[in-house]
Amino acid sequence: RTAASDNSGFEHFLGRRASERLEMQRILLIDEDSQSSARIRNMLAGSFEIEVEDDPQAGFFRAAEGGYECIIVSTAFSNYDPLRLCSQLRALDRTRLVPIVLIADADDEERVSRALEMAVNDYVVREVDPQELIVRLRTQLRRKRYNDLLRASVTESIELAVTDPLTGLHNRRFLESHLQTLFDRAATRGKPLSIMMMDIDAFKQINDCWGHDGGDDVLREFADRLRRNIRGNDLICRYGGEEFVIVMPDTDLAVAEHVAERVRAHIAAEPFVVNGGIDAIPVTASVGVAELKAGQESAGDLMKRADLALYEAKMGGRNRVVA
Ligand code: GH3
Ligand code: MG
Ligand code: MG
Ligand code: MG
Repeated sequence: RTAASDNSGFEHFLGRRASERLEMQRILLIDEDSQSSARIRNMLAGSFEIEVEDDPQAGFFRAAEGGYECIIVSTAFSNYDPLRLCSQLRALDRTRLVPIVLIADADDEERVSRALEMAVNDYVVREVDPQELIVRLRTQLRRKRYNDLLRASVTESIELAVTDPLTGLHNRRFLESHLQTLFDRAATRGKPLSIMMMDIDAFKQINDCWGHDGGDDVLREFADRLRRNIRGNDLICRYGGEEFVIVMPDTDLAVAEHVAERVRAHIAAEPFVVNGGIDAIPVTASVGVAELKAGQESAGDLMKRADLALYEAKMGGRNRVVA
């Protein structure tokens, strides 16, 4: 029944893209028998980019380099179990999702049924009609293409769900789903962990003076300055409107305070250029810093202490760090 997939724009979109350009895709043929491999190569040469490897072990390493859309394995190896080769290909990350088509001899039924059980995708007999082989390969290529696109679009949706579209930083949802993991890791390893909570000073005024677009430019530039001044290992999130949280694994309070002071100074040092280079706005931020008390508090407790420190920084006159 096709009614369900006809109704779904998503599947239709993937289906259409999935069937584009199945020609000239790279296929690897692993076949020791040079007569057999020459025949198959000739059958497929006009339809696919076919490469041949006559040694099964060398074939495995070549497949492992990646870039093949399908692997054809012959069962006629003198010294090597073709099913073992297939299971090695299935075990490897690079080839795990690449379809495998077996070329079997007519009396090889038992091996074929074992091969199909262990996730070989399809098989043909060695004397196969060229047109049939091409159709079967296309089916495998189309299926792989569809699965690849589906997986990519799922990954993209997940990324969108945890990314702030304005700044490209992680969002609050990402922070909340990862903070506990980072905590547990710090606790089990006996390593420190600190967080920094930053809030841009008088941001309402920036919006009032320079417009909402000017405010957005400031947020983007602010995020860029954070990225440039924070180690890659640290997690930077836009927590809310003009509020940012930075999680620093393996970092104790003294170091975190030092980093916070450096970032604060870097923000205040140069005015932010916004509105396409027309306006330069002085921007400052206040920062609260706290170190995890391992085993004594939750993620929420730590966030509360950082928030309290931030509040003190605001009360103390802004543009400052409180640890
Ligand atoms: P304080 O120094 O106490 O932090 O003062 P503030 O003005 O920064 O704080 P307040 O919380 O009063 O104002 C924050 C402003 O941020 C209000 C809101 O309209 C603005 N804002 C929130 N999200 C965005 C956004 O995505 N873009 C822009 N341009 N403004 C935003
Ligand atoms: Mg506020
Ligand atoms: Mg603010
Ligand atoms: Mg705020």
